[in-house]
Amino acid sequence: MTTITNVRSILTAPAGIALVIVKVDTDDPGLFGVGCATFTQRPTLVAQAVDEYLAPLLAGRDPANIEDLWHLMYVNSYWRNGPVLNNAISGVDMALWDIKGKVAGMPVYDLFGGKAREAAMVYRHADGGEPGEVLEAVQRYQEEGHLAVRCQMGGYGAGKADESTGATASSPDGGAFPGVYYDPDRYARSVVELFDHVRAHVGDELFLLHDVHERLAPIDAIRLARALEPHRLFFLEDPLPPEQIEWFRKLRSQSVTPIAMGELHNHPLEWRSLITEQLIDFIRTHISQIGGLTPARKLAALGEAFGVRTAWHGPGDVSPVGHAANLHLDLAAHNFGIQEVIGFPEPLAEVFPGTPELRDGYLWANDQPGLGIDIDEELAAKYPIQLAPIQWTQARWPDGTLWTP
Ligand code: GCO
Ligand code: MG
Repeated sequence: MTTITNVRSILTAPAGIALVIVKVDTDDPGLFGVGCATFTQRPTLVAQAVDEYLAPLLAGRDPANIEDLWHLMYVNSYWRNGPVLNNAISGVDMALWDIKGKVAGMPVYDLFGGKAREAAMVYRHADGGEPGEVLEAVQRYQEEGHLAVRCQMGGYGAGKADESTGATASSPDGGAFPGVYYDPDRYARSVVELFDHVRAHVGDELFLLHDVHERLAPIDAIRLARALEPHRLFFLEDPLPPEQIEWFRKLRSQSVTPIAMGELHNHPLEWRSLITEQLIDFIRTHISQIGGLTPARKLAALGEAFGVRTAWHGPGDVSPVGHAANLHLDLAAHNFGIQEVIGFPEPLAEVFPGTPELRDGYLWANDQPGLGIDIDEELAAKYPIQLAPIQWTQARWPDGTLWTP
């Protein structure tokens, strides 16, 4: 029997974003796996959970028994379902799937049943301070052959001194609480103007998306979903925070704009009723936030039964290892919808040999056994992570009220 000899975390920030990778070694020479455990806002806590708690728990066990080991890690802390522990579990879980693929001589998508498509359609991010600027970015992606683009003005309605969204970098009068201020009312109106402009110029073929990033009061999110109906969005993302789950019923009864939700989910009960009551169209959990590929496969299957498609979270704070994991599931799941991707600028792809390839509006896997990706640890060490209080999550409304960022 092959056994696990070591489990350890690796912290690196090749693109300036802290990433957490987990490596699982075995006593079979050359057989190891890698997984993504990135919780970029609290990376060292995840590393500690991996190195001090999961490593001793798993040493000497058989890496083949993924289902059992997943549940062992899940219940071993007794209290469970938080972002730190879920990410730690994910790092190990993805590495175990990587190992299983290598042992079988198959890519992970083959372990999941084989390809349902050759590559995964992606969407890219077009950002700008005003509609013209966003449109230019959209058109650049269109020229590159992309089929879907997310349009945002001033980030998520803040983060940038920007007339149209009412966002300023600090308190408006210098006397209020420090934070990143934005005006939800101006933001909501500006989104409608943005899509009026972009849709008029790009025609009907391009898929357009938008992320509300839980920045509105629930009823204002419903109004926005209705106002955007003429622009036939591919989806409107995170119109409501997970804490307001019951509002999805009201949203659904009022609007036919397709809804995507899930990147903030940690606990299975956060998505269950959204799917079984068909209140959303796309489930887009951050796979490492829910504990890795093992729960994500089951979530995809649950979605399929209820007509909900997948759109796994794929920002810059998912490592290339996490993107590879997303992609293997994208390729195998019948109910795949779309994949978010930021791109892999150097030195990211160098630090992670085997990083999926972005081409013609699709993401392509390299068909190697396992996840098909590795980490160059020597190179990774050249990009240490930096810890500092996070500013962008200190979002405030004009009267100073702190809101979900
Ligand atoms: C998205 C997201 C992200 C998050 C980020 C938080 O891509 O849809 O909302 O950009 O803000 O992952 O760290
Ligand atoms: Mg989002």
